[in-house]
Amino acid sequence: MAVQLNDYIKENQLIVNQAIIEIVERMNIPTTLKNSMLYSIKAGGKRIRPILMIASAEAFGGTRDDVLPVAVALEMIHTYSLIHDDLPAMDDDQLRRGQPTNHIQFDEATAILAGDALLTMAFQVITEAKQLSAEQKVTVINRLSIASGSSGMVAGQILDLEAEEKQIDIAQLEQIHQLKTGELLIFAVEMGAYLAGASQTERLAVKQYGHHIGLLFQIQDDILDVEGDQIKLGKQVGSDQDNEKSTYPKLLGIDGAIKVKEKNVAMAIKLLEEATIANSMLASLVNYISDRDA
Ligand code: GRG
Repeated sequence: MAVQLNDYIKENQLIVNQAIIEIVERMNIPTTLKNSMLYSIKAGGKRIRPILMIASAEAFGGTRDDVLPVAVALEMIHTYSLIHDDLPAMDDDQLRRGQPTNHIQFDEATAILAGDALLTMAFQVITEAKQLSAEQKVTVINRLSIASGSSGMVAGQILDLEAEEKQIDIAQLEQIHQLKTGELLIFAVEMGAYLAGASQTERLAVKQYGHHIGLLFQIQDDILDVEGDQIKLGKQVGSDQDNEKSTYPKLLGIDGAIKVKEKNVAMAIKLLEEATIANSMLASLVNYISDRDA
């Protein structure tokens, strides 16, 4: 199964990358802006959100082509969020995916505009998708604007920024990640199922699956950060006093974080079993996300 999953991931990464690049290339965009957008699109990235959407559609009898424009739109929004997250006014990061961040490679104004352009282009791509009905477009745009906007990802981002200045508990941490990361992952699997014609009950099951995926994704992200810090600084877990930001390993200890992650793995798998789609790629992706090393 491991090799099969790797092939599946690679193939879908390739198709999604080709589709995004082709769309941006063919649009009439001023050169610097286009270069800046393509720079972040081509910088790598796991494409986990589009892959989850494709796997969810396939689990309910749909195909990659049924959802490709929506998967592309979703990755455009994810890319915009990373460009803006790296800006000096937010996380102020110099590197992303091992390369200079967009505002370092270009400049701040260009990076802001590249993010804005990717965000708005996402909705253009959905409206122009030939394989979607008018009703499907409205439903998808409604869900995507909620998941990425001021009640979803943007809400999570401001709560996260505010949390840097105070102590938060595990429930608050979970709420931040649910909004900041979880909502887009839930969107991916729910809309994949919807576009494949899944029933309301099936959509509810994958939404809950998406919730657990969001949590275990974030916990693994925090664990990878700890491991990265240890390698960089030669320090023991929990001894990094420079970074006071609340994370799962900080609040629960590394073993506690792993336990919560494993609980979410089990719950995600159980939901797939109950929905009789445990033999789909969605199951393999649980372990891939939980055990990923980047
Ligand atoms: C700027 C509105 C706005 C939101 C930013 C997504 C986000 C919100 C911030 C990113 C910061 C961060 C490290 C979040 C934790 C989890 C996360 C989303 C990691 C990056 O996603 P991956 O691992 O990235 O899917 P790749 O590089 O594979 O695309």
